Amino acid sequence: MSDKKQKGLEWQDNPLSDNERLKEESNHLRGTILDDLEDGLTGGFKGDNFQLIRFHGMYEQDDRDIRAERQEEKLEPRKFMLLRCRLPGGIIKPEQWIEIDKFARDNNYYQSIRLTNRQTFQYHGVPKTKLQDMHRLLHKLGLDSIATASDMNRNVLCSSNPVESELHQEAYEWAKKISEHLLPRTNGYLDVWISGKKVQSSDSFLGQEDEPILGNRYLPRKYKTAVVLPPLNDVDLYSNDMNFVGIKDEKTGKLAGFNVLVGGGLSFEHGNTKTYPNIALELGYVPVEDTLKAAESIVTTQRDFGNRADRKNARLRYTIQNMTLEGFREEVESRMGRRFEAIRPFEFTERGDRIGWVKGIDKKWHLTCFIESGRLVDKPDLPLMTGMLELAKVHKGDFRITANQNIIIANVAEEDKRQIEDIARQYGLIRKITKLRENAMSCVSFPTCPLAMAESERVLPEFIDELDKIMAKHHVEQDYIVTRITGCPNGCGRAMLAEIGLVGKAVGRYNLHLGGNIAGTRIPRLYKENITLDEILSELDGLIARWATERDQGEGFGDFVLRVGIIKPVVNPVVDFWDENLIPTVTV
Ligand code: SRM
Ligand code: SF4
Repeated sequence: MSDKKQKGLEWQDNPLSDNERLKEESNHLRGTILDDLEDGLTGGFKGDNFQLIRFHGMYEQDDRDIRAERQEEKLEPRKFMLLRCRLPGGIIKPEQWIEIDKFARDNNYYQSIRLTNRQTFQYHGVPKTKLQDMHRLLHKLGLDSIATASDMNRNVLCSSNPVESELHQEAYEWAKKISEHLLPRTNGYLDVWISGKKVQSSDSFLGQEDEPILGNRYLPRKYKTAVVLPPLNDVDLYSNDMNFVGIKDEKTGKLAGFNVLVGGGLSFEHGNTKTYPNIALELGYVPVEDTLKAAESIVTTQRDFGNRADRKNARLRYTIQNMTLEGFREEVESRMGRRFEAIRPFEFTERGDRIGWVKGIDKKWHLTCFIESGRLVDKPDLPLMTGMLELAKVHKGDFRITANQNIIIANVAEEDKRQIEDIARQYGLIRKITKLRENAMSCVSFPTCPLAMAESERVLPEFIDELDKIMAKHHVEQDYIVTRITGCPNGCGRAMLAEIGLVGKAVGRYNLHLGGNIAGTRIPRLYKENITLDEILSELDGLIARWATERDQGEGFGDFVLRVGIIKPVVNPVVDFWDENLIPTVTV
């Protein structure tokens, strides 16, 4: 076996992807973005800058609903930017929220704020002319959008509900520390967006901007991290590249250390059998004082071994596949200067959020408000965005955006509970919904996402209405099935960890996957391909009827469809996700 193959570096025989050139030539991510900001002839960015703004947490998009119309009129697509804030653990203060809300009302084409499933918020539809104002506002509020997109460590997730664990504050501090430790060191963000200063690569101080952890070409691909406290897997930890599962020291009641799991990721490409979703695998345990060293060693291993030739095979799970888990562990240990200890026992019993009020061990109250697909917008019958603003005006604690696109009004004193409850009810932030809806998720998709193949957020409410009817018809409306829609196989809606997962194939058509589980530890398998939502509902009607009558005590839908043989489990996605012999029916 060649040395390269043994080390998992065979990809080096191929030319590097163009993104590698772009990063290297970017003058530490500055590019010529400032020149493009002055160019009034287009609403967008040119050349490399189109990609470079992503390192600063923005994407260029256009309104896809009117794309064809504008093309007919020979107009440039209606271009604007998506911004994604960096908010480790999703915590934001009410006074910050008031300003965030004001900017959205004044400047966003869509007049909305979108909570994401990585615990932050997005603005959609910000014109190029307002970008510096937007970043200066974030800066004033002590916020930024550095590294929330592209080839860096993204917003770090952390269990959001401080209810039952005194460890929550510690876990949150670690999420923040990991996020900061893995940030790029370049001043590019500040120069471009805050001071507006043009800096040339010949300027001598740029030499000090070397990136000791990320490297001057940054990471081969996006990278995702989560910190989680059992027993509630509210961050869907198995989907992240790197995960820290907090373990308590029973004597001190403090965090003793973390089990580290690596290589989760949910995207694949239709028909590309070299791509697959996978759950994170156990690497080992480290005491709390070695957390940053472990994080850094894993990241630098991915930096040096990750595939820089083929971006479809560049995420950490493919690096681990190439190096083998043992080989990867050895490399990380040699960088860390210590061995991982054996994984400490841990168990997750639940996923998702607990909607409604809960009292924490600190005697403070926390209200989790359900926000369908995380979309805060004012509709005549459901003015959620204004409701959040009204809460921000009076709330004395903080807000926590969850990894399930909901928001927690956290740390409410007993005497303030009534007022918060009244406002939340008045604006629909507390309302009656089924368990099924509470546990459903969708990605954004149309009209803003350029990669969307089928609708997601815009069809979820009605799809769940219909599924609710089916659940009621079979008398299982008190139960739920984790149901998720994602507009394309990139998998942002995390359908690859759902019991019922819909993956967009074309406008109005989806692949139906079944057989994930409630705990979120199993990838669902393709059941029917390229079918409509009506066809999916009709399939589910029959399957839910069987589940309602034939299930074992407490058996989830995903477990049931496997047990009775409706679908075969995905056991090791690397080898069996695409196995045609295991896919029951292919409908085209
Ligand atoms: Fe995502 C790209 C939205 C979570 C996998 N994702 C995109 C873009 C930026 C489209 C693009 O590249 O132009 C989408 C913008 C749509 C829009 O208009 O807002 C987009 N992703 C989202 C969000 C907003 C979905 C949501 O409904 O909440 C989530 C933002 C999270 C955040 O705050 O950072 C979001 N994306 C995810 C997740 C779920 C997660 O991280 O828990 C995944 C699957 C997990 C994973 O990473 O494997 C995910 N998004 C992708 C991918 C596929 C990556 C890959 O490895 O191939 C892309 C495309 C890409 O990177 O090339 C993508
Ligand atoms: Fe866009 Fe696809 Fe992600 Fe949905 S899953 S937001 S359609 S990239």
